[in-house]
Amino acid sequence: MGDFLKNFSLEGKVAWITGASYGLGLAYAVAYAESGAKIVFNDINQELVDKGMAEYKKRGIEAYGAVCDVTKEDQVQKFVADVEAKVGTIDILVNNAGIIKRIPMHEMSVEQWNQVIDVDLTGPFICSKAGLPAMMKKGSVKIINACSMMSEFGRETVSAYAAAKGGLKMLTRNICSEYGQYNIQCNAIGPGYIATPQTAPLREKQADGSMHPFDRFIRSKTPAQRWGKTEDLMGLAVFLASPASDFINGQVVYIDGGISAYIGQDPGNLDPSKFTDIDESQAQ
Ligand code: NAP
Ligand code: GCO
Repeated sequence: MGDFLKNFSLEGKVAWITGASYGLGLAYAVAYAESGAKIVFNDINQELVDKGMAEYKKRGIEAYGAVCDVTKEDQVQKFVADVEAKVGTIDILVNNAGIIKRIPMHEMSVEQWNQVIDVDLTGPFICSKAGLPAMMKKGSVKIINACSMMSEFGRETVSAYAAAKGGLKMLTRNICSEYGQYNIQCNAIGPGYIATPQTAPLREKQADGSMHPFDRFIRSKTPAQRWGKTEDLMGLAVFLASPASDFINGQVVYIDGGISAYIGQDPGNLDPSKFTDIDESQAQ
């Protein structure tokens, strides 16, 4: 194989993925480890960190994991100091940790609103800020944010999440603008609808065993008529973390099976016998 593919290698890089005990964060970390990176991750409690460590060990990955709530600056600053002392300065930061609350806006409390904004928008600010001093000295650093279809579109019940993910798109552009001079690239992954615990409620079978209406809806909006798998996002995550993407900065790269390009079809026209996906055990 020619030298060109070395541009996609993460050999020797220190990759910090926030909230990476399961879901998309775990998938990104596995892809990074298999591309040569050292994995560092945090989650909100020891049980989840232990769960994540077990998942990495199962895959032969030696990871550094610790409890750290991305909304608490003191915890994040300590986490980064510990990582820099024990593992090395951070080359790749994926601001993956996120929550969603599906509540009609007129029924949402300010506390619920703030909880989502704190994790999904302020968390990436806090984590990026904590890493930047060493990143500015080091250069050749990647910051990758977890944007979303809701960085571009709204829908009922996700006002706080959409506001956070829209803000995260602009934070991505602003980190690009302010720190590109230090050879730091900040981009975002914009997944479509992916089968993870976060979206499991949208696929739950109805009491009569029929498909969740939202499941049918999303398939009618996706040309491939399927939900994404976490594996679908691994290649893009590696690309945006690698030297191959050094001249891409401030971009949200949507990986959505075509949802954002397709007006959709009548959900009633779908033939479930043709669906090629979703065994809920895969939605880890
Ligand atoms: P997920 O299954 O809910 O996992 C999110 C992870 O973040 C969990 O480990 C969670 O731990 C952790 N976390 C939550 N709050 C935290 C905090 N304050 N500090 C540290 N960790 C925290 O989500 P996912 O589906 O893998 O999605 C990952 C990211 O991609 C999220 O930002 C999400 O918004 C975004 N995204 C997802 C989709 C999708 O379709 N799945 C599409 C577009 C974008 P807990 O278990 O304690 O909550
Ligand atoms: C929802 C979903 C979405 C996905 C993702 C889509 O309730 O609409 O949770 O928000 O999580 O963000 O890109």
